[in-house]
Amino acid sequence: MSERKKVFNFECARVERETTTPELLKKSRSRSVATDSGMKIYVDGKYYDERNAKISVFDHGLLYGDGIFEGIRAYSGRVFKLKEHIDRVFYSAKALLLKIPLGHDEIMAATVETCRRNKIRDGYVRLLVTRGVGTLGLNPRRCKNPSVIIIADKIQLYPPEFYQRGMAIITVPTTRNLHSALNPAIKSLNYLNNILAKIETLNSGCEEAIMLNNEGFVSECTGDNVFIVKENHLLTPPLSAGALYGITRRVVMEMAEESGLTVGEPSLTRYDLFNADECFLTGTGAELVPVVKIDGRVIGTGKPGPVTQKLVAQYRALTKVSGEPIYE
Ligand code: PXG
Repeated sequence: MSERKKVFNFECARVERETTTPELLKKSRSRSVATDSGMKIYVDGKYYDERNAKISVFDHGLLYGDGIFEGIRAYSGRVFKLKEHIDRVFYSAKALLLKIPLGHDEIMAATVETCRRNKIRDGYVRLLVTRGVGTLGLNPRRCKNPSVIIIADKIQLYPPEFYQRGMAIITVPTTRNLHSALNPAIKSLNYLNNILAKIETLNSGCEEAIMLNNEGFVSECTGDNVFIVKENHLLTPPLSAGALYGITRRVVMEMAEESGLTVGEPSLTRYDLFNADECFLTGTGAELVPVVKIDGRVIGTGKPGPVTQKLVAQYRALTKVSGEPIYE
């Protein structure tokens, strides 16, 4: 095995270099000065150029992280699992007593239309509902008009090596929010818990990391759900452990059941992860990413396993043929 491969497979440090290429830095700089990219951004029923798409400094989404968001993918001219994502928007909104100014069908239509206006075939959609403009006080009742923002952009994919060779990840010290305090099921604009964990992840030279809950059970990753394969079982932490009700998580569980695997949601510890046959992460952006090392322990054979590879192929096949059509 070459030195490069050895470092990539088993040390997080390789990943950090991969994510800070000059091209990515250039892209993030050009985005920060809001050049006119030709992008059309939906804000409360109207479409704006990137430089004119703005919200007030008094919006409680900015002042307090009071709002919700979704990350959605489009593949081959279709928005994948759109209904499920919009369902989750409404569940999060209900938990926050946030009144979305659009109905379920209207918000789905606005998402598809934003993709159409941006000529998206394969892309990433960020949908936000903010509490809206209020006063410099917490009181959400002072915010009369929640705002809906939809951005349809190109997708920044992880390097193919992640999928071919698998990732090395770690466990970070920051624990997942308590569901009695800020329920991780709410996909809110307050993502500081995840961001603190992400900083610890990046400081260790990794791209993703396991977060434990307050009791020390595995919860999820900073922006992905986690799965293990043990014998004929596919296991993932329960929502009560602090896992998000991931859309990709659900799809993978259904695909696995159809393939004859037993799917379970038991409490999992790091020990269970270390001794798994296979491990992988799921998320709308990441899709399914094999994990080959956790906290210095090689998982299974140290290569993406057969069950993971089969699920990756099944998931990719599904994304090609299903979803809400953008152009028909
Ligand atoms: N857990 C958390 C905490 C998430 O935010 C997932 C799991 C995966 O869920 P889906 O439904 O996508 O299968 C998510 C969603 C990012 C980023 O930049 C990631 C997510 C959302 C927003 C940004 O890494 N993942």
